[in-house]
Amino acid sequence: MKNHLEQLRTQTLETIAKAKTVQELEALEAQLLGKKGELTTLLKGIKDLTVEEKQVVGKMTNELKKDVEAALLCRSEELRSSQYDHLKDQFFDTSLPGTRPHPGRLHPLTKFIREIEDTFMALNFTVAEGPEIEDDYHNFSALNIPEDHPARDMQDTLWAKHIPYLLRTHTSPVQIRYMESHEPPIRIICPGRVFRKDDVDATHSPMFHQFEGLMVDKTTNLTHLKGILTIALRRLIHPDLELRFRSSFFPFVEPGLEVDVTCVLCAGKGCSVCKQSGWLEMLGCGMVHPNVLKSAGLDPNVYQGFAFGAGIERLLMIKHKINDIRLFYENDPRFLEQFPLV
Ligand code: FA5
Repeated sequence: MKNHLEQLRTQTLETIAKAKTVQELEALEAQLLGKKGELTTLLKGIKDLTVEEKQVVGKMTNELKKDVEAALLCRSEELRSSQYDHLKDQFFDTSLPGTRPHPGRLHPLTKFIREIEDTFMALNFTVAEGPEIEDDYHNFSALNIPEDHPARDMQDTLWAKHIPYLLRTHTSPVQIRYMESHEPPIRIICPGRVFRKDDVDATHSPMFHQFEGLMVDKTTNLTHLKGILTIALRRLIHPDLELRFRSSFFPFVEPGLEVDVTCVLCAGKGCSVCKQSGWLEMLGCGMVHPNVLKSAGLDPNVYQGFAFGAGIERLLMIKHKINDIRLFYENDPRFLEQFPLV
């Protein structure tokens, strides 16, 4: 027994000294001192020895345990302190600033659409949606733009090749779809993507976003339109914004109007962007044409309402003094990171 213990000591201490990694050492520790470890079993067996054996072997086994524990600790410290030895010759500048993380964020257009929705929901409007692939009827005919009507040329259309569908040129068809399936009172806004065969330049894109507004009831009138647009645009763009309503023509409204706002770049004093006028054109609007109400199944002798449609990119360009619409689609982090995270 004494010989066995002597042999075990030599062998164990040698193996511990040769361990090359902390993990290897931990495995060794478990093998020797774990629940079913070699040394643990020996220690457990001491109780079965005679009194004389206990005095000699018991003492030797306990000493062996202490020595093994000390050797494990010593080797573990050696290994831990030498694990970064290979970095000793390398220069590490602890004063260098760290790499800044680039967290994901919402696109400024997505965020602005949410702001538009919140603003109008606070005015008791709900949000409606319609399909981006439309038929001729909802995009044109039901909006009082019959075939061969010159007003169709106002919006250059992208048609599907072999089927009678098109990519909607504006969000106005959502007006028709909503009135077809809902009874007044109606108060909706409809943000979404629209498509036109327009050439790309600083203020035009073939794909852009609009939001439509529609309010229909028995007494809805232009004063409501003026009040709601003034409150909403001041909240969305600038609290001091002035609005100017100007006569215009859209086949689906009568009377038709365009809204200009004070140029934010020169505060209305006149600059190259507003062509020295102090005003910027913002959106189209008017009272829903009786023919449009009829197309959607509403009696124009009972109901009346207003509608408006605005370009979302253009509003955001005015709000943040952005001089090129293409910046919204290039996904350049230098542009996107100028907008707040939330
Ligand atoms: C319309 O699309 C009408 N449906 C708006 C309307 C609705 C009038 C309801 C009356 C009642 P217009 O074609 O002017 O109108 O477009 C509306 C806005 O979309 C413009 O004022 C402009 O801000 C924006 N817009 C038009 N074309 C482009 C384009 N290619 N790129 C970016 N924005 C555009």
